[in-house]
Amino acid sequence: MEEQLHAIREEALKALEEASTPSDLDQIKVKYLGRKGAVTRILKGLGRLPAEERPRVGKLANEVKRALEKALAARKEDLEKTAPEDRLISGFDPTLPGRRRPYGTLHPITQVMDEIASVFTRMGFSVEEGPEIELDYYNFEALNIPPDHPARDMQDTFYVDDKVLLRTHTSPIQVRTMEKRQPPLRIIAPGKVYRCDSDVTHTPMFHQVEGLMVDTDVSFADLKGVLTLFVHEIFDPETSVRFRPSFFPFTEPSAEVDIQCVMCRGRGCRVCSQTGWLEVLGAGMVHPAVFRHVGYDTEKYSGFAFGLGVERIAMLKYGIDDIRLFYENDVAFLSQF
Ligand code: 2NL
Repeated sequence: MEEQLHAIREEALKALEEASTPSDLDQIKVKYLGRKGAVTRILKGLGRLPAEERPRVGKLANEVKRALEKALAARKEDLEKTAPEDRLISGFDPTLPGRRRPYGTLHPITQVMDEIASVFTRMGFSVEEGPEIELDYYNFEALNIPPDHPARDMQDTFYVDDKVLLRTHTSPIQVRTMEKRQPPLRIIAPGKVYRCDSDVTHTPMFHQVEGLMVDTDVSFADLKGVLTLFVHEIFDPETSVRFRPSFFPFTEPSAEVDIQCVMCRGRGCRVCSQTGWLEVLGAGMVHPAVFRHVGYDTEKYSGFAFGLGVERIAMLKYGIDDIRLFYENDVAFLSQF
């Protein structure tokens, strides 16, 4: 019994030394001096000892009890003296400045798309949107694309069923707008488009901006003026622009718009395949067959339309050589813009 008391005293004093919070002290008090505590239990059991041992063990038990009470009070005073910040548990210090969270930025494609939209809205165009899941009618038929045209091939288009597909360009937005509104019309149609294609220069989803202007007396000169100004706003205003004859089923005449190579300034390099020119837009005067589908009077109205790939513009603007970088979500790449 006496040995036990010595051991209890030693153990309790050590625990007190290690205690660092008021709650630690409470636990120690309960464990040793509480109603079911170690010292209390011995005091209660004194009656079972032989009469001659009782006074000696009793005296020791009371000594241990008083020693622990004194040590507890002393430790309590100690803890109360220490500064509040030293009493914090788990190393958390609310007085330290917070860790700054990095700001997010707009994706480079979103930035370039906004910039393109801004150039056209300043020229009086408004922005229209439409569904990414489209009817074959709006994506192909209304645009004078014949049933046997290669663009309609399963190889190039994601079909949902024989009448429904993922739009392959944003032209359907413009067809839907013409169905709803009469000229004069100046709109752009930005958005995601889908093609069954994937390699270094193609992703199955990419972004397009198309544009359309319809009024009385809209000419090819208007097309050239608007698109030249567009190029000079997006790239260097000194950039040379050329209009090269081309073909699209939905425009006649049609043209492809080239700009002087932004990498070599026209001297010839790997990017422009030594030609000095880069293709950036497709355009043309709206085909009368398209106007007939939306019920526009082809005697009264004429218009031009154009289409561009946003990823391609962004790659040329920033000198990026792999389109897939836009969709890998590598923060080190994205945070450069
Ligand atoms: C390209 C070519 C082009 C159009 C898109 C268009 C839309 C309507 C009527 C007529 Cl509703 N045309 N869009 C016209 C010419 C070219 O895009 O190379 N895009 C990347």
